[in-house]
Amino acid sequence: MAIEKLLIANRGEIALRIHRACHEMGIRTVAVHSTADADAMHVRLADEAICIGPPAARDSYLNIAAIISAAEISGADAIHPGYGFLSENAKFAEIVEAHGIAFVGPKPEHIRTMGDKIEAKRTAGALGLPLVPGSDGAISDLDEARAIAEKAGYPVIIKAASGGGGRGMKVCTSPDQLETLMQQAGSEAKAAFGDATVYLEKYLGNPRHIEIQVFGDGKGNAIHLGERDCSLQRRHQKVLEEAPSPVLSAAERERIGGVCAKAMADMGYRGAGTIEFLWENGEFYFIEMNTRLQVEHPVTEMITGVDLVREQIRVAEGKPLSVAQDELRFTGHAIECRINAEDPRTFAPSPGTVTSYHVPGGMHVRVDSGLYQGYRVPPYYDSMIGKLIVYGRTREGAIMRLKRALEEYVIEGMKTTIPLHQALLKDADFLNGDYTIKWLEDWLARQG
Ligand code: MV4
Repeated sequence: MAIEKLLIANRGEIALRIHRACHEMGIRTVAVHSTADADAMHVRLADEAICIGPPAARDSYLNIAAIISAAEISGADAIHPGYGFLSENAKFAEIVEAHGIAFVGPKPEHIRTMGDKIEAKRTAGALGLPLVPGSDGAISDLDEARAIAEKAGYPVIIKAASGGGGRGMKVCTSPDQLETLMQQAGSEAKAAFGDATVYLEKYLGNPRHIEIQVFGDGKGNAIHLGERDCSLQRRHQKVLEEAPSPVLSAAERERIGGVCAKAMADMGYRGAGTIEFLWENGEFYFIEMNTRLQVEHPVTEMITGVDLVREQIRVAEGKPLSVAQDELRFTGHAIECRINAEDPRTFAPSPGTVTSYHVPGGMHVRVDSGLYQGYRVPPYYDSMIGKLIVYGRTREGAIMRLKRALEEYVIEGMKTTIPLHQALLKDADFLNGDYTIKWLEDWLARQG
């Protein structure tokens, strides 16, 4: 099946990213947008644009009926969900396919499995991925919890089965806290997700967050595209990502990547996926799998030369992957800075109108952003307004280029996190690649 017209069920820089891949493939695009996004860059560039509702995401970007109607009216033969919004909604994927429209994403059953963190862990274990020691599934009985915690060793972490993204977690340092924290975790999970189911894991004190990019054709073939180090986070929001990780050797990459690719081949996974691990003392521990294209996918594109959105569309057309594992080379180093319309010290959102705009350019510099002079950043959505991605032959070279590109980047009319990135790039620990998931928040506290 050849896709001729694709509906982009998203907004902002990722909608533009998808539009670009489509036009490079000769595919026409349909933008669906809220009333707040009528002036967005991707809406202007798309071949057709359909307003699907008011600013609130639940009435527009999450409105399945409106999006399906727009696809029917425009005659789109595929829908790309981007990230966030409906991208990991198995029901949406099913509805899209039930209408004879290609869903540019994984099979609905795989989205559903990985959305349940307990099912995800069980599946990952069965497929041979290394797990964090802990309960085999849900845990309700206190005596059972005590035995598992004793075996794993304190501290342990209690997680919500329907959680993810860091919500609904409790760290327990001793047996006498276990009962209270189990109850708290359960009732908080019930309130937040409508599901009180929790599970238990050994708590890793100071790991790195390293994720493996995988890709399957849905027919039993799969590859890995190496890792991204996403340890630099604040309140579970990534700030800067890089590939490769400063701590992995080629042999370690090949080993964990091979395990992930085989797992995806065995499950018949389709499309782009990210397998998230915590990494401590040279060991990988599976925590979650994301069944979508991720914000930070460009760093992987930079070091592999593979256009991940193009591959997603090819696979949705039933075509094979355009690159085999033994043809893939990981070359050089890429770093991405997320640019948010936020105060760089307090992180308070700072939407506004772009009064002056100049993007950096030059060799190996990529800017994924829908900003332009005169554009008004709406206050209703995520504050990320763009991504600056650079490539260098070495990590040091990439850092020098990133400093240069950040100097060139002019965005006036709102506060942005550009100064935060400039300060970060001067830090000795960052320059040494010496950081874990705790590091950024400690560093921010030290900046005062
Ligand atoms: C953990 C952990 C320590 N030990 N699991 C947070 C988000 C969710 N995806 C999983 N998370 C964690 N799970 C065990 N067994 C620490 C975190 C965690 C974290 C993970 C990745 C990146 C940033 C983080 C910040 C705080 C906690």
